[in-house]
Amino acid sequence: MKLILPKIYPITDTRLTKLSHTEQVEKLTKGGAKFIQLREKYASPNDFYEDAKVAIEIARRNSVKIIINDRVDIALVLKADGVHLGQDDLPPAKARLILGEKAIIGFSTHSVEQAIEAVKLPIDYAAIGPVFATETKENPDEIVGVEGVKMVREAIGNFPLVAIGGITAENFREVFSAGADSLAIIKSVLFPPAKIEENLRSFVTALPQ
Ligand code: 3NM
Repeated sequence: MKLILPKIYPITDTRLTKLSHTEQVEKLTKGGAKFIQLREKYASPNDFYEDAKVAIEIARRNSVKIIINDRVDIALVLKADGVHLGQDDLPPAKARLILGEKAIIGFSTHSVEQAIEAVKLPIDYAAIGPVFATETKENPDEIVGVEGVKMVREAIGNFPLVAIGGITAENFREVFSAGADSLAIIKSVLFPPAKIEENLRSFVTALPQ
């Protein structure tokens, strides 16, 4: 069944916010998020597991879906709603074998060619990025621009598409116009951390209806 993505898809970042994933999920939930990715590039698997466990409990109580970045093992053991995989992670088909039919599997792409290959895989959405320059990801791929999002949309038909990288309250409308179903955002939602709810609400209230 085709995944209907919420328009704004926040991703957690503990380095940027100095907040645990649990604290970020609490704030994002209060701000109206319905679909959140927990992304952890530095903590030990044990620390991430413990934090994600509580974050998922809170999310579940609020009917918020949680997608785990990279770690299929942690997603499985915590019964997360799904995983988000990069080009160098476990192949999506293998994650599908492990997590089963109901899991949501997202997959990062960084070019039209990768997006065309991605939609042949057993995934629920493809992500394309970075759309704009990003300060959040280490070693980002080349910027694809709004034009890149448009080209991917034309190439993949109505397959669920997330755009990511450098998306802000100033530029997000043009990314939707280029054909993205959903925008995955770190910095402009999470920073400054004291304004997470406010930041998120300002996106949600400004959304095209
Ligand atoms: N992945 P911000 S860009 C996690 O291109 C991530 O696949 C990207 O953070 C990709 O909204 C990116 O702060 C960083 O730019 C997104």
